Amino acid sequence: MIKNNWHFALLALGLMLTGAGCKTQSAMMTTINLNNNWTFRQVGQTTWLPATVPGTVHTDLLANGKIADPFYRTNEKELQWIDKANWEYQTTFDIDPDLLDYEAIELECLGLDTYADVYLNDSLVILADNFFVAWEKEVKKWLKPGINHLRILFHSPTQMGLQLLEKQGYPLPATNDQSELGGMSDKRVSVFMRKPGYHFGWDWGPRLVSSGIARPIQLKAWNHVRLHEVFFQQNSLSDEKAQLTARCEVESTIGDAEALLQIWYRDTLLATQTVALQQGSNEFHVPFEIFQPQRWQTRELGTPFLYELTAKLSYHRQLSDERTHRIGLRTLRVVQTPDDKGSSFYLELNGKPIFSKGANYIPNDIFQTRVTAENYRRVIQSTVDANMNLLRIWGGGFYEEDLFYDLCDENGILVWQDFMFACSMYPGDAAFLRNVEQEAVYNVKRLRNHPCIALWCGNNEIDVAWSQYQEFSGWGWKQQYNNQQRKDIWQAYDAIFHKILPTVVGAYHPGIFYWPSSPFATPGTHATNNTPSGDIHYWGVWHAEHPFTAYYDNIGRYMSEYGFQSFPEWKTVESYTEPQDLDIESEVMAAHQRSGIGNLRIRSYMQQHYQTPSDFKNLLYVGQLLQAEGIKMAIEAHRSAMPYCMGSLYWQINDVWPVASWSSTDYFQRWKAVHYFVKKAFEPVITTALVKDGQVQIKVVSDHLTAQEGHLVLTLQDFSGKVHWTKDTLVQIPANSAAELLRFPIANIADSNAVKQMVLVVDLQAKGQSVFRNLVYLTAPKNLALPKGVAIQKEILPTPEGFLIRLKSNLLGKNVYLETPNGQEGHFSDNYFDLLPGETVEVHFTPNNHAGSERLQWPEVTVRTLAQTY
Ligand code: BMA
Repeated sequence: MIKNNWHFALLALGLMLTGAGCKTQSAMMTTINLNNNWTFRQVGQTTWLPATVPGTVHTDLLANGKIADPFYRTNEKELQWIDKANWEYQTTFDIDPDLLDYEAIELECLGLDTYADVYLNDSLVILADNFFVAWEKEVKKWLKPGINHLRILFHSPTQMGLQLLEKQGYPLPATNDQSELGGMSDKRVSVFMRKPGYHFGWDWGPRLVSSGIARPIQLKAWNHVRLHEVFFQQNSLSDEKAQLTARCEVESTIGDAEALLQIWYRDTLLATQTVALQQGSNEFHVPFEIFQPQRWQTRELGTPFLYELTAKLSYHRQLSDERTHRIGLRTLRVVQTPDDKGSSFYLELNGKPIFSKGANYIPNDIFQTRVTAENYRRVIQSTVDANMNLLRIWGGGFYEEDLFYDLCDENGILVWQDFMFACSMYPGDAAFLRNVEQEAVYNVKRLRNHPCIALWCGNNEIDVAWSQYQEFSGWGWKQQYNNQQRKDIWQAYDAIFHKILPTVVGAYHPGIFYWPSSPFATPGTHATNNTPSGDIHYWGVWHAEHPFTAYYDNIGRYMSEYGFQSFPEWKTVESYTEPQDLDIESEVMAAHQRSGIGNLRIRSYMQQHYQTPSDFKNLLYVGQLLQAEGIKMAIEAHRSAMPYCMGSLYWQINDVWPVASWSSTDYFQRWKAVHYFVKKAFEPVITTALVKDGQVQIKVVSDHLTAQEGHLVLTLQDFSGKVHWTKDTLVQIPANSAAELLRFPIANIADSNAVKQMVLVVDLQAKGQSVFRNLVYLTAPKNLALPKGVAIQKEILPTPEGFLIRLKSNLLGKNVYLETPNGQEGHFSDNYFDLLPGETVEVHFTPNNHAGSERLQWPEVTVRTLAQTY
C-alpha cells in the first residue's frame, strides 16, 4: 500500500518540462509532477470540465460555474447531491521513451479523498480507501512511450458509507454527523470511513462531503537504490553533545551490493557508513553526534534552533538520493507525578516545566485544498502574536500539511497532535483496524522529525463520551446498545486507542508521550470537570450555563478545552448575507450558527453582562466583547492556579467557513475581540483580578524562570480620570508560578453606588517600568454608568509598514473598536481596548498584502465604543 514521505519528494535537481508533467531529474532519479491538464465529470455525464489538482469536486464545480458559492446564504443545502454521486477525473501525460529505461517507476498519489480507483492506461493500479495516507504503486509495466492516460474514479463516500453501515448491522454514535441535512435521515456514515469527520458537518461547520485529489500526484523513476525515508532519532542530549541515529529506509532493486550513507549538517560531514544492500527494503542505522548542541525552545525559553540535516545515499560513487529534514534538539516530557491531590500533567521542555498557552486548531477551510501557504503563515503568526506556545490539532480534521508543522518548528510552537478520531465510536472489523494501523504508521513517520510534535493523542472526547467505567456518566451512548454490541464497540475502541495507536507510536516515534484520549484522567476512570489528574474539557460555562466566574471553580491540571461563541465581525457576516438576513434568528444567520443552543447561550450570557443592543452590527460587536471577557477570565483563572494547573487551550483559534463559532480568528483570519484579549492574557507576566462576592482578589502570574521584585500600583479612578484611591505595594513576582498579592473587600475602596463609575487600574511595575496593566471593573459592564460625550481624537500617520493611529480620549472610551469600513483590509495591532481619559494610545495598522513599495490607500478608520451601543 503506502507510503512515502512526500515532503522531500521534489529534490533540488534540474528542472525540465515535458508534456503535461513537470519533471525533476538527476541521473539516478526523476520526478514527474502529474498535477496538470485534469478534467472531471460526474459519472454518467458526457462533458468533461477543467479541474484543479489538488482540489475537490465542490471547488471544481464552483470554478466552472456549475454551483453557487457554498458559503453564501443557505446554498450549502442545495449542494447535498454532490456526495451521492460518483465522480471521475482524468489527465494525459507524455512519457519520454528514455524514462522507461529506469528500473523502477512509481506512481505516488499523496492524498486521495477517499474511495478512489486509480486507472493507468485502463489498468486498475490503486484502490484507495483512506484520506489520510499517500498511495504508492510500481507502475512501470503499464506505462508506454508517448501519451499515457490516468483516470481516477471516486465512489460516492456516502453510498460507500451506507454499505458499510449495513455490514455493521447497527448504527454507531456520530454526534456531529449532520446526516439529516444531507438527506440521509439518521444514517450517520462518517465513522465507517477514514475521511475527515468535519466534512460531514460539525457544530461550527457546514456539511459538504467532498471527493477529489487531495494532495499532489507524481511519478518517481529511479535506478538501483533510493532513500525512502529518514528519521533523525535523538537518543540523548546534554549541553556537551547530542547523540542521534539516522534511521534510513533504503529500497534497492539489486542485492548483495554496497552503498554509502552519509549524514551532513550543511557542509559538515557528521557520519559515513558503508552498508550492504539486500534487494527490497533495507533499514540502516547510522549513529552520529552533534557537539555543544543548540536547543530547540519555545519562545519564552529561547529560540527554536533548527539543524538542517541531510542523509545522502551513494551507489557506485554517485549520489543516488538524499533527504533533508530540519530537526530540533530538545528534551520533552509530559510529567505526571502523583501528589496529594492527584497527579501533575505538564510539559517539561529542556528540563523546564512550561505552562501550555494555546488553542485548539481545526482545519482552515471545509475545502482543505484551497488553504494557501499565506493562510498557514497567518494562522501561525496569529498564534505567535497572541503569546501562545502550543496548538492542539483536534481529531475531527486531518493530519496537517507539512508546511503547518514547518511553521510551528520555526516559530517555537508545540503541537498536541490528535489522531483523527472525534466524538464517535468506530467499527472494529479487521479491515478497518488494518487501515487505521497503516494510517498511524504513515502519519507518525511523516511527522516524527518535527520538533514541534509534543505528544500524540488517540482521540477527542470519546473516552468521556462512552464512559466505559461509569454506567451513568458519559453522553448516553452505551445505553442504546445490547450487551453484545456494547462489548464489541468497546473492544474496537480498546483495540484502536489502547493497542494499535500506542504500539505504532512506540515503534516509530520512540520516547514521545502517547495519551489515549482528550480529556483523560487515569486508566479505568472517568474524567470529570474537576479530576485532579490528566486533562480536562470544561464546558460548564456554555453548555451548563455556569457563570463566567465558574472558570475559577473548575480547574484541573491541564485545561485542554473550554470556550464561548461569538459572531464574526460585520465584514465577514456581509460576505454571506443580504440585507434582509440581518437578524441572528433569520434562516441565513441560523444556517451559519451550527450549535443548536448557540444564539440562546449568547443571548442569556449577554443579558448577564451587557445591555443587549437592538442594532444588528452592535450586537455582533457586543457579542465579541462577551466572548472576549469570558475567555480572558478563563485564562486568568487557569494561569493563576499555576503550578497546579499547567495548561490552558481554549476552543478554538480558527474557522472552516464564515460562521458564528467559538473561534478567535474568523474564516477570513480576522481577529475577533477575543484574540486581542487572549494576547494580553497570555503575556509572560500578568496580573489577574477576580471580583466575586464583594471581594477583589489580585494575583500575579509569571512564566519567567527567575523571581523578581515589583510594585503593585492600584489606582481607583472615575471615568473622567479623577483618582479616588491609590495604593502602592512592594510584591514578589515568583518564578514560573503564580501568587496571590492582595485580597480586599470592594467596600474598602468604593461604596455600592460608586462602583458603577469607577475603574481599578492594576499596574504591575518592575524596575520602575510598567510590566502589565489590567483594567478591572467592580461590576458587570451592563451596570456601568458609561459617560456620554466621549470624544476621541484620532491622528493617522504613515509608517513603513502601514499607518500609526494615535488616539486620545477626554473620558473613558470603553472597548474602543477601530474599523476600516470602506478602506484597506488590514490588521490593527490592538483593538477593543479601554482608553483611559487623557492617555495617548498608539495602534499600528498593517494593510493586508502590502509589499512595502506601493503607495498605500489611506485607511478610513472609524471608532466606536461600548457607550454608543447603550
Ligand atoms: C469540543 C470539541 C468539538 C466541538 C466543541 C464545541 O468539545 O471537541 O467537538 O466542536 O467542543 O462544541
